[in-house]
Amino acid sequence: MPSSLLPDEFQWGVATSAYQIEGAVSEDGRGPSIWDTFSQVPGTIARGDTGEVACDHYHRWEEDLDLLVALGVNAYRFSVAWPRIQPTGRSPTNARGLDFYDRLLDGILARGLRPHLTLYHWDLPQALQDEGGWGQRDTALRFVDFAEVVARRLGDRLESLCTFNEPWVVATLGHEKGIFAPGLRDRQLAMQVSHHLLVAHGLAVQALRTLVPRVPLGIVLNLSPSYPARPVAADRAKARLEDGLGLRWYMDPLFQGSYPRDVLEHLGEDAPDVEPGDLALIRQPLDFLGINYYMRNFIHAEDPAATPPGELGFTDMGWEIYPQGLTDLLVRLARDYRLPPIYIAENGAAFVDRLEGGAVHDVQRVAYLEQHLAAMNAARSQGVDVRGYFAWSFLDNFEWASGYQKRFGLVYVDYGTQRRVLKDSAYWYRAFIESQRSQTAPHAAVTQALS
Ligand code: IFM
Repeated sequence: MPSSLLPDEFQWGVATSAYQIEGAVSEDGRGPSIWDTFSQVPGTIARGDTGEVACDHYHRWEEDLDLLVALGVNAYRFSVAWPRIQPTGRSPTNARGLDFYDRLLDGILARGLRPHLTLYHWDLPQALQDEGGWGQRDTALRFVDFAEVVARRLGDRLESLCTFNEPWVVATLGHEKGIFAPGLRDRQLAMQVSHHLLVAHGLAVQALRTLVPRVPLGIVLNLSPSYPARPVAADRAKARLEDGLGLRWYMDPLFQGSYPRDVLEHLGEDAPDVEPGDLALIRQPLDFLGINYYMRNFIHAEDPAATPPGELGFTDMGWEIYPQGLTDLLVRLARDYRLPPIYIAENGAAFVDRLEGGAVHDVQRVAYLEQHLAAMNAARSQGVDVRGYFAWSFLDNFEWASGYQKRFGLVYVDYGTQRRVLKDSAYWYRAFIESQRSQTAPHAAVTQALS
């Protein structure tokens, strides 16, 4: 068993991903990724935004790490950009790319923070996409090679290593709906991609076990519980199918070694080709499961656009605020699967933030965080083994197809000047973490901090 993940070391962190914050897309030998290509296509990203500059984190990483200290977190989740490390997705390695992450990692450690590294947060080298991308099984082998390069250089200093962030998004939004890179619309391909991602995960975990036996290994899934809109059989059946496509399609092979039968039947000819031994390979013992929670699915059999009640309102993404879903999800997963410790690897909300007099009074985000932390703690008190919470996101950043208009950060970024301003939610989170450490009543500490 890897040495970390001690129960008394609850990890309070924030999360980012490389393409969303780094910028510097052509510097120091970085190759193009599918998001560089996709964001150049007119009409794909709101207002034609791209990740070219983003938060300029590539140049401002030291001041950004200092801000993490100001936030009072003890952990930081980030990803490395594959095309910075292997510009064409293959060896040889680009030394300057790897050096950047080496410095970043040392900077994180020097500030007393625990680094949680994600290998793949969607930025496939374009050269691999040109050869068929995740539709090709060979890309899984390329990924293992990349994972080994990263682990060899950085594996001595990591708190955890995650293979993939949100494979559902990669497969479904990227290859079936076409709204994320690489912008394809083919359900059979999407399902094949989902399988290749899982195979890549299994192969990488196998290889990394030998290479970095002390590093906790896992994967991060975006999971939403699905609720029928009405207490009728048709809605229940559709919610069950949605649960199959979004949740069990990943959870079952990872933790039970099979794809859900009802989903395979539903897919028919769109089901992926699975080679003998794949399912055993995918089901590698893991040290943690990361869960990204944002909202629930509200399923109406006849009306796919049915709006949920939204008693607590909606975020700027139009997502219903539904903290109870997080408790329900965690309790259900712990009941249905034999799971390793869990991290809430992402949770947060976009709201319309205004910088006024040097401050951002994001009261809605504070409420969102407070409600979801309470929801997480409700699951913990029912016995669910959650070891960490990472707010999404550290900084406002490039929100994929929504560009820079949607702000998820605890820290406001003025994109014109690259000035960073801690929002009220950042101060609130700091006080909340402090209150958890000192075991004082959270509300007292928070009120104090904001007064
Ligand atoms: O910004 C994304 C992140 O990259 C992955 N999870 C969801 C976030 C908000 O949409």
